[in-house]
Amino acid sequence: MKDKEIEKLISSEKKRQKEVINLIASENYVSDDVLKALGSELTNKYAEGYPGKRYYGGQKFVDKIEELAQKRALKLFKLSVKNWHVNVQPLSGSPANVAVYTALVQKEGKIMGMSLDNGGHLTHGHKVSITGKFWVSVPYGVHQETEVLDFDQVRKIAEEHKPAMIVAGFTAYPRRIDFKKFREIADACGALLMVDMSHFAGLVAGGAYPSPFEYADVVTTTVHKTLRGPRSALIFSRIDNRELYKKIDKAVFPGMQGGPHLNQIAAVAVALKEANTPAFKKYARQVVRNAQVLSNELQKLGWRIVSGGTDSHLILVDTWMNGLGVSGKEASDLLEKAGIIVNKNTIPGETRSPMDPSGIRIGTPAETTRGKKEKDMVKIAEMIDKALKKKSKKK
Ligand code: DSN
Repeated sequence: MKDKEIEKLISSEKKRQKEVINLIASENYVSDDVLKALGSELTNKYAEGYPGKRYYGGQKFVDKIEELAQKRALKLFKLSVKNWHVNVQPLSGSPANVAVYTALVQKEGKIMGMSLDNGGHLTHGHKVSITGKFWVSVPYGVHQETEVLDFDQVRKIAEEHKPAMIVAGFTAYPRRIDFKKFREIADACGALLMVDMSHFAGLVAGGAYPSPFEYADVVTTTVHKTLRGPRSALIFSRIDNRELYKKIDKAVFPGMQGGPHLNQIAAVAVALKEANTPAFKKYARQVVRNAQVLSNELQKLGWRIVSGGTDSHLILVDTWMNGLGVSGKEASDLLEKAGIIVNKNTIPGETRSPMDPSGIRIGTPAETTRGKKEKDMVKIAEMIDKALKKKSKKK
């Protein structure tokens, strides 16, 4: 690069990424082909609209790219073009979720999502997010004792509030979700069911986590987590006489966004093809196995794991343990000094502040991409324990 200042910073970040043990549950390492597509000339092109219906000229190649991304997205999740539509233009997960609500929930209508401190996402209705300001949030959570989804509570809240939309999905919940139960509850109260599978989309693609498509009206996902693609998002919607997909397309463009980022869409297409391979299936299963080994080993070393384990790519560790251990912030700082990158995280029933909560979130997608297996997880658990014990009162 001619710009040496930026070149040096990029190369330092590249080195940092190589040197650390990356346990951030929402990060991954993309292929060279994904990077090439992102850094291509496609970034020069404007293409407001959708394939075949654009506002500018010069679309003959980019139309094909967007169509290919759509085709590959449907194929990866075994969806027929007759029954499902996919919009590949959302710039990332938050705009994708906001576009869906804009399309399908009236202003001040009720959205029922998992609360942030129980594992949901900001855009599932949290008060600091636009989704908690334009719409009315009726949050649900996990059972206080088991720390797993409490469907009696979900049903009760849905019956009482009759939300326009129920959102199933998480950023910090380690267990499987029973999508069928969510469907039954949504039907009983007349709500639409949206599944935000951002965290576990790669696991669904690889057959390592239940698929939401049989039950959901709409499925959103980012592409850059377990799916191992560029930063981007997809919105899948069921095609039927409600024509949800038409409203969603309009909400994305011209409702919320301008020209789609075609370099990003090409990179999405590349990642979706990579995910539709036997090697990716193996990867997805290994991600879950690694998380389970890491969880078991940390438990053996005396750390409390929220809900007692994991069925996915992530683990929530209660590092605070009622004052015996270290806070989430201390844990994250101590681990970073030891070359392990995690994020501090609230845990269900949180008593501390979000900036210095009681736990950390750990995920295995990035290190599994780098070839780590069960035996490596045993070593990583020991490293985590050693780093945290430096300040903890826990024996
Ligand atoms: N930042 C993402 C995560 O870490 O889960 C969610 O937006």
